[in-house]
Amino acid sequence: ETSRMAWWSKARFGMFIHWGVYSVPAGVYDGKKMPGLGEWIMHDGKIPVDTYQAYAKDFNPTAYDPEKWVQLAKATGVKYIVITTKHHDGFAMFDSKASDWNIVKRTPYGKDVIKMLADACRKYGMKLGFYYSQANDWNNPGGAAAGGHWDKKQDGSFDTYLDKVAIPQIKEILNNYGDVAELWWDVPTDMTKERAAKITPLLKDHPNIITNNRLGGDVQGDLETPEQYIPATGIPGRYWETCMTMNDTWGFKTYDDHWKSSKTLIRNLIDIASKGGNYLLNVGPKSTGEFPEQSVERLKDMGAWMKVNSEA
Ligand code: FUL
Repeated sequence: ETSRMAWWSKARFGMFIHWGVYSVPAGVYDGKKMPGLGEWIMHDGKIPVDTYQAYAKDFNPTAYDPEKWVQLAKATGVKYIVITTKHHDGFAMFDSKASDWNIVKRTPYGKDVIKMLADACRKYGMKLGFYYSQANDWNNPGGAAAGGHWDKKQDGSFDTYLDKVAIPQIKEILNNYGDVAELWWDVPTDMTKERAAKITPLLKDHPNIITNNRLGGDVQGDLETPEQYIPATGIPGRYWETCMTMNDTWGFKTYDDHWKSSKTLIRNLIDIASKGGNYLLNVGPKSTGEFPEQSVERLKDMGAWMKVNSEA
């Protein structure tokens, strides 16, 4: 138990990556700048399934260079990366046999970006974790939607969705990409104990994997996940990881200029480390495959500080 968490407890600093089809509209729908999170645009704009799925045709990240991402992460002092393999829009960023709504089948790019990142991480000795939205899925029929569906195409049985899409995809991400350091569940809408109990056994053959506390059905997981805040006195008795955006969105928005300063981000890292937590700091890449330049600038500043002040 303790040895399983050993590397993680010392890591202190991780990089969260929210990347998906939502980076194409990048916060703009029907000519309107949408308030709220970039990755929630389909939900918040009640965008019809067909309209949203058409964005995939413009998702062509030809500038994607995962080795560049990993090298930047390394230079920043980041010890692990957690990337969205499927966010609430249900779009698989990997080659999935369980659903056609995936990057290989639906985009001009046609490549498995998770595989490419996994290869780069292996090459540079970077640990890699996967975010997977197990319940909310606004495109695969039957998937949950916080607040309910808005398009008939979303209708279906949630249990069938779990059996036919989520569970097979969880197996895919666990088995096809090498070691998975961390599994990051999110937003357990409609997840009961019975449903969660179908998912936990999938991790049995992966004894080193670290899980967060968002599966649902009262499953605690290994980690508490304070979102966008630093618990004043840490979380005694639990491992915890504060996830945070550098501006106000996880998924890329062209016009979100509310960037935290590098100084604030460095102070947050120090504050979190001093309280025994990890900082999972987000980057929302553009649909081109590039990190926003404001993120790069901040990561470089943090890296310069880390170089002088960290052990490894
Ligand atoms: C939230 C999600 O709904 C957001 O889109 C984001 O992924 C954040 C880290 O977790 O609960």
